[in-house]
Amino acid sequence: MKNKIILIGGGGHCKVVIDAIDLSGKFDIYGIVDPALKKDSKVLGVTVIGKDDILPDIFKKVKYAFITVGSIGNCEIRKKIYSNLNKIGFKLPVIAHPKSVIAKDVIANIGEGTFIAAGAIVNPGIVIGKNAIINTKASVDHDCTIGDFVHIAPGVTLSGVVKVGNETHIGTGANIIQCVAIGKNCIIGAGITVRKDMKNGKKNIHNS
Ligand code: JB3
Repeated sequence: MKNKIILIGGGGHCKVVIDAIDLSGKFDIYGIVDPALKKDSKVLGVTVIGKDDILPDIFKKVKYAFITVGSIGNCEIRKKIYSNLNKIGFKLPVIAHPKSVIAKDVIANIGEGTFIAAGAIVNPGIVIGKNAIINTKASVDHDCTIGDFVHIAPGVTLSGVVKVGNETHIGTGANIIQCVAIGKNCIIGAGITVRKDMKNGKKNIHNS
């Protein structure tokens, strides 16, 4: 029998995660909690069963949870949910779409609650933190380090040995060249090419 899993947040990112879980066949999805959605409504056939206040009760029968709130430029909600789930005692698995490519040596080096979407390529020597999102068709090359709560948006390319600090967001289709170190809490806009290191908290949203 498969383990049950509860999903936290029922928006766009949730749909992508539901599909990956269904196709991987690894968990039975127990339901979704979302404060803004109507109880008993459905997201891709999965029922919204209430708000986050029911999670301690759910934990009596479901031991796995996954944060299906994505993020645009701000990880505070995901961090708050992560801390709540940990406090209750939920286990957060790594969810990878079966059509992602993950190097064999990396599998043990991916933090809890991280999502790897369809078409993403994760090459050898990489370390990924907790609750990171490596989104659709992102390509992460050898020996990169990706921090906690990082969002690598669809179509991003990280060349080899790139470092990405905790809570940094890299926008759709951005390119980061070899050996660049990006600090914590940085924002890189869609389509930007980053050739130089970025310090903590910096934004790079215009190609110049
Ligand atoms: O770019 C891509 C491919 N994906 C984006 C993803 C990474 O981030 C996507 O396009 C969106 O921009 C964003 O997806 P997300 O987070 O699913 O956004 P949205 O569709 O706005 O749905 C967020 C859901 O989370 C809403 O239904 C909120 O009510 C819910 N939510 C917010 N805070 C929460 C909480 N749910 C729970 N259970 N607890 C919360 O604290």
